[in-house]
Amino acid sequence: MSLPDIGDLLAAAEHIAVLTGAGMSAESGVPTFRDVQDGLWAKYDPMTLATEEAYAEAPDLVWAWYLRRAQMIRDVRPNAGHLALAELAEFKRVSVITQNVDDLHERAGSTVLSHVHGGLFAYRCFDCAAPWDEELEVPETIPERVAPPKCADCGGWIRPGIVWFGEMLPPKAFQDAVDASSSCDLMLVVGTSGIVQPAGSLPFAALERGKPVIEINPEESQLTAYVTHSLRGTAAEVLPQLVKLARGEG
Ligand code: BV8
Ligand code: ZN
Repeated sequence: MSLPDIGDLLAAAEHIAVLTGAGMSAESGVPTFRDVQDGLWAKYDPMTLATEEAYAEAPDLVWAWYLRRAQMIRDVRPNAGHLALAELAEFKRVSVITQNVDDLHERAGSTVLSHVHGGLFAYRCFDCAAPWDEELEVPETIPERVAPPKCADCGGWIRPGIVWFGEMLPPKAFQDAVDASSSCDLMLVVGTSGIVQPAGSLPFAALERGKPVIEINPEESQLTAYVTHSLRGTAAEVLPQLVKLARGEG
């Protein structure tokens, strides 16, 4: 399928759902989840750190790792891919479903329908779930271990509002994602390996209705074999081209 053909599909679509993964933020300088490990935490597997067990066992190590992640996100900017999706929403109905815990879609001007894996911008008590919205103190150099703040109500450790492996996705966020995937005319899948479930199955809610699902990824993913078309390219390169075509330009 050629790019102009995809442009025609986009131009004809009324409601476009967009599922984004870590690759969406790669060109902003946020490492993808698979290679997020740097510096002091390089020796840890993110899959084991991003769990309730790890936090219960070593809250200071996991808290420091999320401080580092929050610092990485604070110091970068949305890329041309984020901006293109915000522009698309100026003339199309767009439902952004992101697996990313950063706020780069929002900072590019998109309204995000669903953060299916939560976000690094909301914190709560690990024990009583009371929301914690104090100013997050991110020291310039983050030691390997930093004791998390304590809950004012019960003295429990504060945790990031992120969905850890083994945890349920926020029911409303996931339902919204399923609804959009089940009612869109077309789905774009950008920068996800499709490995993590249940988010990785959302494209099938469009495919099984015979709606086109277009993947944008420089590499093959677990979804490539199933999508209508897989564009070998990056978010920041391809999305601006698609938006031009959706406008009937270029
Ligand atoms: C659940 C927050 C159960 C954390 C994340 C065994 C034990 C427990 C659970 C499981 C298990 N086996 C399977 C499971 C289910 C598990 C799962 O899917 N595991 C996988 C590894 C098999 N899922 C869960 O645990 C989920 N919960 O199942 O609960 C349950 C059910 C009922 C009741 C109670 C409980 C929770 C999953 C959420 C985990 N949290 N994030 C944090 O960030 O610290 S997921 C985390 O990984 C990221 O958020 C991200 O979403 C995900 C990584 O996926 P991607 O986004 O795709 O990133 P990745 O690096 O993989 O790929 C990047 C892609 O981008 C690549 O394809 C690359 O080619 C491409 N790319 C690179 N550059 C670019 C690009 N594309 C475009 N442009 C570029 N420039
Ligand atoms: Zn508490």
